[in-house]
Amino acid sequence: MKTHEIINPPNLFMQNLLVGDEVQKSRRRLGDLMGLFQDHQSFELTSPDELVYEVYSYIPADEKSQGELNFGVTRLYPGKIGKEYFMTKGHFHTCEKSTEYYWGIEGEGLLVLMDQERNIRSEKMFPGSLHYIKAGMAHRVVNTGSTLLSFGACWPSDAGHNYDEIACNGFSARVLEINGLPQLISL
Ligand code: M6P
Ligand code: ZN
Repeated sequence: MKTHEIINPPNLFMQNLLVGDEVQKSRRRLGDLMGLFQDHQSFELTSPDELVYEVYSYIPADEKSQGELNFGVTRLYPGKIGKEYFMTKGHFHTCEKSTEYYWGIEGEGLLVLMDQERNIRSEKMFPGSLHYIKAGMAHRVVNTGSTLLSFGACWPSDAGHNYDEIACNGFSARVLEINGLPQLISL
């Protein structure tokens, strides 16, 4: 008879947050998001220090490792620039075959997806919503509520973030508040 050791896994995912020394944190403030929003005049009137979102990531393996997974929680604050809601930068994956899961934890919003031909689709996000992001789809999250939007993510370690295409051409639709309601508007 052999007695196997029982391992304590990292205790990082607590109360829907990622906490601990092994967790990487990054913050995006308005000053980091220059050019993202449509209304440049309103953007100029804001403080570059205002926090838009923070990303907590557990990245256990090297980003070139195949078959490994990263895990993250993103906290996207409520707010607007003019009529446009606060949102993540959004990205394609550098490795075009890489997929990803997002899931809603807290708050409400929209996941905006765009394929390489710039066709748009969008899914509502809410606590419990599950989103399978297919290969080749750019993905961005928009907080359409008046409270924090928190969502989880799981993606291949070697996916990579390609922000260039979005920085140059943006998404082909924006989420704007029109008559008090969020609307997805093609440009
Ligand atoms: C999720 C994951 C991360 C991503 C983050 C913020 O947590 O998809 O890989 O970095 O959202 O999104 P973005 O990088 O587009 O700002
Ligand atoms: Zn991704």
